[in-house]
Amino acid sequence: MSFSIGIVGLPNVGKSTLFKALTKKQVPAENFPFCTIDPNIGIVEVPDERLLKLTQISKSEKTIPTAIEFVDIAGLVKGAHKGEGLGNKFLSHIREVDAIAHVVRDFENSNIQHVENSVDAKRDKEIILLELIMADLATVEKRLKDAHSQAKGGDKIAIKAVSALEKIKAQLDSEHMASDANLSDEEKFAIRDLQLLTQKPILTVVNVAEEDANREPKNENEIIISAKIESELAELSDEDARAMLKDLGMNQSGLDKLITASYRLLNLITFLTSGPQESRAWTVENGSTAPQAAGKIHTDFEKGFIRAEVIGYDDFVKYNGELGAKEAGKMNLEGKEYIMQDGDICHFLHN
Ligand SMILES: Nc1nc2c(ncn2[C@@H]2O[C@H](COP(=O)(O)OP(=O)(O)O)[C@@H](O)[C@H]2O)c(=O)[nH]1
Ligand SMILES: [Mg+2]
Repeated sequence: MSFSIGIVGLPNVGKSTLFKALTKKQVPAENFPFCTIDPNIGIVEVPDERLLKLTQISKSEKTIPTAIEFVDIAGLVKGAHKGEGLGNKFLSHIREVDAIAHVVRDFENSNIQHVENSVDAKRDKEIILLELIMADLATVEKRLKDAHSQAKGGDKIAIKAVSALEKIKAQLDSEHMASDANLSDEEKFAIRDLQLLTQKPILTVVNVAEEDANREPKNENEIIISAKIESELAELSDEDARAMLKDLGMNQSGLDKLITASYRLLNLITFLTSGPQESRAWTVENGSTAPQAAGKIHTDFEKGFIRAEVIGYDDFVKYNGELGAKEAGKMNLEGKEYIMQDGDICHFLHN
C-alpha cells in the first residue's frame, strides 16, 4: 500500500499533462502486487540518491525504490459541491487520497481556453478551496444531526463528536479549512472516520510558463512547475534529461520536486534494507516504531518482532557496508520502542 496524492484543479490547467509526465516514471508493477490497475492512477518512484549508493556498496542484484501514488482527478468546476460537472463523484475520489496536489495555471496562452476566461492563479485557488469547503460543510452538517441525537442518549464519543463538529463548522462557515480547527485528541478520535477534504494536506502546484520555471515558490506548501517542460523531459533518456535541466539552469526536475514535496507534506520518512539480493527503500510515517516499520515489509515481522539491527546511513557509507559498520561498533540493537529515523538501514529479527 503506497500513499496517494490526488491531482486536482480547474479544467485546462495542466493536470493531465503533468500526470502523463509522471507516469513515464512508473515503477514496475510486479514490485507492488496489490495496486489497482487504473489509467488515472500512476505509481511513481521516490527519487533517493542514497539507494544507489547502497546498491553499489552491497553489490545488490536489484534496486527497489519506494513509491508514491498519483491520481489524476478530473472534473472539478465551480459549483461541484452542488453537483456541477462530475460533482460529487469527483469529490468522493478526493476523499480516498492522503493528500491533495492542487494545480493552478499561471501561464498565458490564448489557444488554451480558461474556464474562468482569464489567468488568475489566486482566484482559481480560492474557487477550488471554496468547493472543498462547501463539500465538507455538507458532510459536517449531516453528521452533526446524527451526533446530536446520539449525544442526547449520553454517548460519550458522540458528545465529543458534537464539540469537534461544531468547531469545524465554525471554521468552514468562515471559509477556513477544517484543519484550522483546534481539536483535542478525544475530539479527533470521535470523528476519525469523517475523511474531510480540507483536513488533508494541500500542496499548490503552480504551472508556469517555460521561462518562469526557475521562479521561487512563495512558501513551503507551494511548488513551481512548467508542465510543458516536464512533458518534454519525460520523453528523454535520463542522460538527455539531465543535460536539458542543466541548460535550463534547474538542479531538479519539477516532477522530482513534486514527488519530494508530497513526501514531506505527508510527513513520511524512508528506511532502507540492503544486501546482495536487493537494496530497497521503504516508506513509514515519521514517528513510527521499529515494529511498525518491520510490518511494512511483512505483517509477520511486526507480530513476531524481537529486535532491529540498525545502522545509520552515514555510518553504512563510511564503513563500506554492514560488516564494516558492525566491526566499528556502529550497528545498534533496538527494541520495540525505537522510533525510526530517516535513512536507517535495518535488519529485523523476528520469530
Ligand atoms: N503552453 C503550455 N501549455 C500547457 C501547459 N500545461 C498544459 N498545457 C496545455 O493545456 C491544455 C490542457 O492541458 P491538460 O493537461 O489536458 O489540462 P487538465 O484539464 O488540467 O488535465 C493542453 O492542450 C496542454 O497541452 C504548459 O505548462 N504550457
Ligand atoms: Mg485532464
